[in-house]
Amino acid sequence: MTVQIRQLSTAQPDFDAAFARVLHWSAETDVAIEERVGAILADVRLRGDAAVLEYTARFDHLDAASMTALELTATELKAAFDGLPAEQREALESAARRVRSYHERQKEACGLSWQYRDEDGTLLGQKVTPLDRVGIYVPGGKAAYPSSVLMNAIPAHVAGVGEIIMVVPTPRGEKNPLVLAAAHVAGVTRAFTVGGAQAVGALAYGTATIPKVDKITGPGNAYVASAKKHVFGQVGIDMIAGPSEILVLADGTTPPDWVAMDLFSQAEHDELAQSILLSPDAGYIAQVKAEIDRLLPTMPRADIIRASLEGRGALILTRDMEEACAISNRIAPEHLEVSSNEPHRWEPLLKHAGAIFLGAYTSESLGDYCAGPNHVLPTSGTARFSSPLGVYDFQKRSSLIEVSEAGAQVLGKTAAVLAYGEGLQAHAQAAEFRLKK
Ligand code: HSO
Ligand code: ZN
Repeated sequence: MTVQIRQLSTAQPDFDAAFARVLHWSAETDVAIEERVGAILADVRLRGDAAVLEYTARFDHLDAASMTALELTATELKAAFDGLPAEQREALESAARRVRSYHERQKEACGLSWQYRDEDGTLLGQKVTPLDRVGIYVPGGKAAYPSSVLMNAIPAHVAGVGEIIMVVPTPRGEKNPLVLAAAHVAGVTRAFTVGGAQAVGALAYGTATIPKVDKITGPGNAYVASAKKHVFGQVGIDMIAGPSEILVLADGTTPPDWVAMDLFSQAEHDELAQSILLSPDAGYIAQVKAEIDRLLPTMPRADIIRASLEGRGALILTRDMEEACAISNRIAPEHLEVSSNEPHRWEPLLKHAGAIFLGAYTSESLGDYCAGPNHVLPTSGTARFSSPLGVYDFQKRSSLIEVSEAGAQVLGKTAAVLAYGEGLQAHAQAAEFRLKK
């Protein structure tokens, strides 16, 4: 059966309405989930380890006598790494090396402290410091991604975070060796086999065994996402990521089967993932569609891919590449492939995307694993205002001010005038006391 994917053209009279239906995305919060998560969090806050143990037994069918039994020791993480086939060990290490070197550059580019002195000798600056302790949530079930362990822990490590605490659900105690090995490679400090809202609560409030962290990052299911929203404020969080998305902007020069497979690569994550092709070449769109139909039956996750393509996918014919770029900016996709033999011609026109992949050889999947940039990216159009997970998410800034005696004479007068204007006499006099009589 051929794939019933939506086909649109910007020339059709009702294009805007049809396009709006493609983008329609409901991130409605489920009230029942919110309530259950709120109760779990309150319980973990009150009873700590005892509550975490109970929920782990109930939801993950993992009975442990004490929380220490749920800690993965450094020896265990290393043993998982050592037990992998050489090919997997080398792939993990080489991916980690590339991700690390990319993020080290990110630290140099925007994570350094600076200061200057103005003409009165007043010193002004910005001091960048890492977070002391962060928690990384790693999903367990159908989306257990070792690559996500690297993408969360490595930027934290590069930022200089003191302790990285990982939590990962292990239903019935079944551990994923690649996830454990990735934690070893990425420099995780401590790891616990707990998950769900109870793990988020333990990280946010701290228990006798699980240390309280300053920020929680990492993807998770609806319960985890809701728990992260709940504890935000108590701790920092990274973002609430939606289903994966890929948008391919194609001028018709990339082999169509490559593009079909790239569309599949995000569709296979989730029935709600979104894959879109934009091209000014109708013949090429037909070729990609033919490849989609030919290749789909060969995919182990064909059911998920079909559901995703038929539910949220689209093939869109545009007047030209310029119009395709403009539409891409309206979508602000998580991943944007510029599948063209002149990608640098189009890149300056592209403003909103989590990550931009240039040229026929740059498949999005390389970015998911090992190119170097982070794969935790803004989804659902949030690339209009937010950025990939990075070293900067694990750092914060403090302002530095040192006013000289001469500087206090100038600044004191300005501050006092404004303070009196606000009716705040103590502010004004704190400045005036330092003025020379
Ligand atoms: N594409 C996902 C990340 C991932 N892919 C992990 C494979 N493994 C983020 O949208
Ligand atoms: Zn992926």
